[in-house]
Amino acid sequence: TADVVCVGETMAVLGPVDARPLAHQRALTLAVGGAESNVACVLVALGHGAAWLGRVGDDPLGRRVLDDLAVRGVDVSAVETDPRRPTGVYFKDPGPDGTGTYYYRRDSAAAVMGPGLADLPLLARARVLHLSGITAALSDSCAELVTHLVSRRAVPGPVISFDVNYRPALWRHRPADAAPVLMGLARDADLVLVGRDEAETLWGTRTPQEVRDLLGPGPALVVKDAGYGATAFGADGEETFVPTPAARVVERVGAGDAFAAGCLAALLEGRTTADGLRLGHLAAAATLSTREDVPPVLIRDALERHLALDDAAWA
Ligand code: KDG
Repeated sequence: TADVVCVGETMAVLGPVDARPLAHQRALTLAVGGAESNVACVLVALGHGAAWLGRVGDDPLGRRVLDDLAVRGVDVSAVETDPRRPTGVYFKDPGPDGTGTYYYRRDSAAAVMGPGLADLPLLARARVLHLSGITAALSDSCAELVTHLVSRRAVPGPVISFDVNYRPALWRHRPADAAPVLMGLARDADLVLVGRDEAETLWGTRTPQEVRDLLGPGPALVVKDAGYGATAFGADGEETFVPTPAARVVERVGAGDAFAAGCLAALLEGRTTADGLRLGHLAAAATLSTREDVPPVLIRDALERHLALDDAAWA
């Protein structure tokens, strides 16, 4: 059974083979990516059972999504296939400020996800339900689904993990539209992950403490500051900071998802908050070192040796 169920849209990814811009590429790689299913893949790589729940088209790209996730060990048994709508696609465009994303997903099979999905038994049996703000931006029915899962959930139920994942293009570059929606969902979640810069764009908060103050007590919170470090606040307000270890950065897409998976793995294993942040950093570092959205392999023994370092050797 799946300890963690991740709900969201997964797309076919057309990615460049090197750092040149998309407009100059001659051939592209075909892969599979979606913030929530990336989390599921990394959780499985870390030794946990994870399922992805979403919708794909009845087309070759939908079959590719299901095949790739299944090969990685993710449970895709509850995914719906839509005979009338296509699988979403996104392109990656390398640039001097990082990789941009171009979406072709407006009328995708996933865009018609709705609150009906919330009734699947798979969800009630999970220990953790992982969601992101991306789904809230896909369509009205997708937004209803997330609201249903986060704000109108049955208690007791799975722990709700919510990665804010503000994607400007999906909100037509209007952070003021996204800000209240994403804050509302975050306040109703149990664990919130957000980038420091992302929070600043949305809510004007400059420090992790300011994010915490705005969010209020209740959910545990992790504020990630890319090359600097991550700060966690427990539901009781206790603060833990873990600096980012030195890492080679090839491409950033998927690093936040790997970080979330590391934190969730530590949560499932009953480990300390500091270990959760460390595992998040290590999984993120593995993703940063590749052009793939999900790291190719994670060797748990090597990660454990790294986790056990003392603070001075860590970063
Ligand atoms: O976190 C990485 C995601 O942004 C990427 O996989 C594409 O799911 C995606 C999205 O909607 O941006």
